Parts: sequence; structure tokens; C-alpha cells
Amino acid sequence: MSNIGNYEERYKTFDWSQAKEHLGYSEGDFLNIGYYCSDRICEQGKADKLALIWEGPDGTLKRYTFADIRVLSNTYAKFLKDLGVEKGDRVCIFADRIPDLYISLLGILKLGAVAQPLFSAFGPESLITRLANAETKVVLTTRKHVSKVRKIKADLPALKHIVIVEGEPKKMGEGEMLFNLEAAEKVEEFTSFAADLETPSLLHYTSGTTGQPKGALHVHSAIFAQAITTRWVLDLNDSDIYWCTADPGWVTGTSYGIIGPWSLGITQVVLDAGFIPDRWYKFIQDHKVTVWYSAPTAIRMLMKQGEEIVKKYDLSSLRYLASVGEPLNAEAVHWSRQAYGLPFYDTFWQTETGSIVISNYPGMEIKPGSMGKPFPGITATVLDLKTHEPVAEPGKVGLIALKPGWPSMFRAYWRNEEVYKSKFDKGWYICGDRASIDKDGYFWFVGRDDDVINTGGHLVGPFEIESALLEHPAVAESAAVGKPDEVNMEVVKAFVALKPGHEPSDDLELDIMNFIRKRLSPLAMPQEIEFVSSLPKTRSGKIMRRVLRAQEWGEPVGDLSTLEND
Ligand code: 6R9
Repeated sequence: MSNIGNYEERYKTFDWSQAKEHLGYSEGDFLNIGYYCSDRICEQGKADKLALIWEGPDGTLKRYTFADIRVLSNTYAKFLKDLGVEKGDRVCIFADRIPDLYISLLGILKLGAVAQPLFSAFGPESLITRLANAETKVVLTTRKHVSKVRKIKADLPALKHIVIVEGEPKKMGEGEMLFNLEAAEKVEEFTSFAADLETPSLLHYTSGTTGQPKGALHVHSAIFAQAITTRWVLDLNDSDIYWCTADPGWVTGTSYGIIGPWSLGITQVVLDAGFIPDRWYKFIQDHKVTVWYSAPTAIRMLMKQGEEIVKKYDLSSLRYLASVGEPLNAEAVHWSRQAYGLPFYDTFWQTETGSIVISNYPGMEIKPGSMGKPFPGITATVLDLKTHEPVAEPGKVGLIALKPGWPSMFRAYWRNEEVYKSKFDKGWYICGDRASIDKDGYFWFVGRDDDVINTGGHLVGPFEIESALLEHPAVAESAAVGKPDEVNMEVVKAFVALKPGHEPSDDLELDIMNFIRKRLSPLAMPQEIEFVSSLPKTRSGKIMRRVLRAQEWGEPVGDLSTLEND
């Protein structure tokens, strides 16, 4: 029997007070995600239970009990407090998936500060937009990544400390210090900040069509939604060994790679290494992973490797598989049934929603290719593209929209009230995705409603790429769009018009690609650059990405008259 039981029944009878009860919370109780994910679990008698089994790039294993996580996150909280970090201050964690990333995040929350994890492959330009906007006070990073922070430090007046938590640079710069968690004096007791339901907790940056990335701000009560969805969608129980393959630089890696499992006292495993199929399978075999939460691109890459390699490993521990981040094609669901004897269950949500909002559930029939149905407590629909009224006919495409009010919903885009407000209309939060709903109430994803590029499950904003392209000395104009890719679903393609005196060449193409990879990240790097003499524009001079994108996808360009007049 699954945790959710009968979905339809749950949907009918659920209200969010049950999610609070599920965590043993009553109105007015002490609340703090850091405390809930460590001290509270120890108080439940699970102090000696493993919270984290970590495997490093070279195969090193480290094990942490909930008691370890409790004391070590206290140690971080105290260290940051002594450094002058106060309630509400933003503390960025910029590191690979080292244990410190997971532990310091809880420490930051215990202190009442706001944790801002950033993907460690980000280059200086991606970093500065996010650190400047958040006015981040402290960056926790490692020897491997500190040089990228150093490059931009002079332009970040709010940044007071750079703390190197792993490795030791040859030379220390101004405002830099070392912190070694293993060597530090352990802090047995730390009084966590008594957060209320609306106290800010996490800041995750996400890309939109226009402007720089926006910081989606979450609050401590998000844990109620994260815990109940972990229980009912990921079906986690006390005896599970859980593996979430997402990096905590992205929302999946915090909502379901830290808070969800630990709020329920569940053992999780982390692999701090890139994607190597053999290594992934061996990891599942070695640690006897039971529940695996991953992404379609990874599944497609595993599919490409075929079934023979699957047979080399004992994957019999697996009992439940789920996926998020991009469309999970029906073929991938069929293949996983065939290869692992289990289907992947698709789940849909966003940085802004903080937790799974539309999903398939254990026990509910999967329609391969569909994202499933709204989570209990979530009212979801699709709205007419123009009028924003709910679409009545089954199968008609509209905008996915949710009734605001669930606990893990974002509360703001950091210092960007205008864009935040633009996400709401007629009492709905509009996700920015298109879908249809069939006669049985299943949601079918169609595509994004904006120009954001989803590459391998990671969103990249065309504006950010175009701004960086313009900084290249040879580039006069640019446009970035997604082009189809068999594995990553989409990859970035850039259209570039050169400045006088520059000629298209393979060398220049490579140079521009590398320029973006270093400044932004490997994800944002165009896989192809097409040199053009000019770009299609509206009369007011806005580049028409839609035209370029349609060309790439072999789709009709559609009605251009409105665009040309804007
Ligand atoms: C959790 C996360 C959100 C965007 C979302 C949509 C796409 C996520 C999906 C999916 C099709 C699914 N997306 N899940 N598309 N099927 N099951 O991924 O957050 O990085 O903010 O991305 O990802 O376009 O709007 P985030």
C-alpha cells in the first residue's frame, strides 16, 4: 500500500492543516527548517540513524547520522553568528555537492538567515548578477571555485566575507578566511531562530524571458508542503534509502535533496560526481537505493546506453522512480518499465512553487507522457491563452495556472515586485507553461509559454546569454533560442551579427562559445552559433526570438503582425 492511498479520496478530503499535523506542528509551535530537519529528528529517537551517505568523486565515503547533522549544522550556525551574520542576511553556498553544502544550509536556516545556494559551474558573470541582486553578505565556497568569486568581489559592496570551507588556496585574499568543519570545535547546543510561518528561508534564482534571473524567495513554512509531497509523491518511508540526483544549486536539490527527506528522518545518499552510467548503477547497487528521483535527460542518457549495462548490476533494491524538470516522454516511461521493471513517475513543479504541484502517484494509473494530476490541496487548471479564463474543453491547450495559497509557494521575487505581480491574474498564479487537460483530469505538457530555454532540465534565460554575448568584442547583435536535441531536449543556439571588421569563422565560433561557457556556465554555452547579417526585429527594435525558434523546430512562425507592431 502506498502512503497516499487512494488519490481521488485524498484529493477530496485534504486541507493543508493535515500537512502541518503530519510534521506534528500545531499553531504557535516552534518552527525552523534547520531544527526540524535535525534536532527534531534526534528527539524522535533517530539520532543514530544515518542521514547522509556521501560518495566523493574519488569514491571516498562519508557517513553522517542525524546527531552529526544536528551538531555540525549548529557548528555552522555558531560560526556564521560569530562572523556577524544576522536574521535575514543572505548567505550564498557556492560549492560542489560536498557534505558542507548540505550541512551549512541547515546552519544558515538555524540562524534565521537566508540560504542562497548557487550552482558551482556558474562563471563570474552568472554569479555577479545573483550576488549583486541579493546583496549577499557571505559566500561559502571552496578552493576550487573561489577564483570566480574573487574576480567579481570588487563590484559587490555588500559582500563582507568569503569563507573557504574546503581546500586551502596558496594565497588568501582580503576578506577571505578558512573554515574547516571537521577541525572546528563542535557546537552541541545552538538555539535555532524561532521562525514564524512567513520568515524567509531560501532564495533560488530562476530565469525568465526578459531581464536578469529573479530570486524566488521561500519561507520556513514551505517545509509543510515539502514533507507531505515527499511522503505521498516520492512515497518515502523510514526504511528507504533515497537518492535525489539534483544539485542543491537548483530547487529540486533543496526541496527534495535536503528538506523533504530530512524532515521525515530519511537516509539519503549523495554522489558528488558527474554523469557516468556505470557509476550511477554501481552507486544504486552499492547503497541499495530504494527510491530514485531524477530527470528526463539523465533517463534519456541511460536509455542511450541500452539495457545490457543495466544487467551488469543488481538494481533489485529499487522500488520507486520519479522524475522532474522537463517533459518525460512516453518512450522513457516504457523503457524504464522494461529495463528496471519500474516506470518513472513524472512530477511537475517549479522554483516558484517550491514543491510538487502536479504529479503521478503510486497506485494511480500512469498515462505515459502525462504529468498526472494536481497534488491534494492544489487547485490547478489551464487558462485560455488570451482571456485567462479557465478552459472548459478537454484537450484544449492553455496556460497552467494554480490557485495561490499552498505553503511552499514563493513569496516574492527578490526586489522585483513588478515581475512578481505580473505572474498573477484573475486570482491565479500563472506558471508560464502550456498544457492541456484530458477528460480524466490528466495534465499533458505542451511547452513553455515564453522564450526560456530548458536544457537538460535546467532553465537558462535568453536575455542573460544575449547580454553576455554582447560583451564579446566581435558581437554586434545576438539572439539565443533553444534548438531541439535528442538527449537534452533543447540546447542553446545563438544567432550573432558581427561588428564591422569581423568575419565569421570556425575559430570565432569556438571563441564565442568558450566566452559564454566561462562567463556564465556550460549550460548556457551555445552548442551552435549561426552568423547572420541581421536579426528579425519588431518595429520597436525587439528581437523576434519566436521566428528564430520556429525555424529551429521546423514549426510555423505564426502570426507576426502583432509582433511587428509592438
Ligand atoms: C523543479 C524545477 C521549472 C520548469 C517548468 C517547466 C519545466 C518541470 C516538468 C517540466 C515538463 C515536467 N518542468 N517539470 N516540464 N514536465 N514534469 O524543475 O524547477 O528549474 O524552476 O523549472 O521546468 O517548464 O516551468 P525549475
